[in-house]
Amino acid sequence: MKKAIRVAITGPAGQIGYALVFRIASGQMFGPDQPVILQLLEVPVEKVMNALKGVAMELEDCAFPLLQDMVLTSDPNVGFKDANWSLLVGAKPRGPGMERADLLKDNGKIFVEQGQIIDRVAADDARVAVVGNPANTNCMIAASVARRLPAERFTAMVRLDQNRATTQLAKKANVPVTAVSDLFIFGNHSPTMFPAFHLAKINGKPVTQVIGHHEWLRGEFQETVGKRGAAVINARGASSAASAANALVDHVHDLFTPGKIHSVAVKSNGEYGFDPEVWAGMPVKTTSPGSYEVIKGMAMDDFAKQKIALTNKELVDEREMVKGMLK
Ligand code: NAX
Repeated sequence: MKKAIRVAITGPAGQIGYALVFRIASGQMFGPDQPVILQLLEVPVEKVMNALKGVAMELEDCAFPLLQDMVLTSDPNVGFKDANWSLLVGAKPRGPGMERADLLKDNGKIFVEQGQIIDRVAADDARVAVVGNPANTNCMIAASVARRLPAERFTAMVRLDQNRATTQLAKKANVPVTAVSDLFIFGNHSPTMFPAFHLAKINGKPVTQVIGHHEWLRGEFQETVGKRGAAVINARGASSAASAANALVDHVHDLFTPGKIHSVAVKSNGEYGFDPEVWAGMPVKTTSPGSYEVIKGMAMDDFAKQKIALTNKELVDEREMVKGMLK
């Protein structure tokens, strides 16, 4: 039997956490023959820790063959100890009408502390995936305080946006989602993100040939994908949870699977006009489990360049707002 992977998860008693932990324990993230140990880290609040006990009871009640052990804790030094993967989901979610700037300040502090502790106590091969919003900037903050772990180990999730965009294109073209390929998200996980439709294909043909309605691709499609999170909040009265957990399963699964090409927010080295040192969504190819290379040189037309400039500006502005936290 393979050695178990230690997966630290923050916010496991929250709504994404509840949709996530069962899928990891069932083998959907790391594969059907890969045992896991879940290290569940919550806030030191009695009600929350009780809720976490309930989640752990349900995990036990699933009798998952791959779930080798569980650690329940409110101490990050315990939660991240020897973790191979740290999934940073726990953060304050944005409520209706809340500004991104307020979120940045509140959540940035969490990522300074967690970045430092992961750097100190996690496994040598540690990988970190950030979901808690603003995910790109939180990821940059955590990476910036790390001294042992290189910045490339820290990624943020834009996969939910890729998945959302895929379905919107499939619906418009009246094809199954499996017909859509090469669709990547550039930039921030926010309404400024750019789902690069001009690179995407439907049944191998350029999307712009299959969907003749180019105004839709540049307008309504961009809007729908960019504001999908808000639309879900309006409809459900709560932010995306099951779809976010599903996207994280995809994000880590594809980073763990050599050869996969997918959208991940990673440290920019100036590719596609992004400022160096911001964490921007880009297409990557997984080279070995947990490692990847950014795919460079994809063609960008004027519309794409303009969209990338906008989302880059937002990332740079966010970095400016938290610069006091960066080390
Ligand atoms: P919930 O409020 O339901 O759950 C968050 C959980 O995190 C709570 O149980 C809380 O106690 C815990 N938590 C807070 N601070 C913590 C800390 N320092 N250490 C450990 N646990 C901590 O929120 P949920 O809906 O699960 O969303 C979690 C985060 O995901 C939010 O920041 C949200 O904005 C973000 N999202 C990111 C998405 C993305 O694509 N990157 C999409 C979905 C989601 O909106």
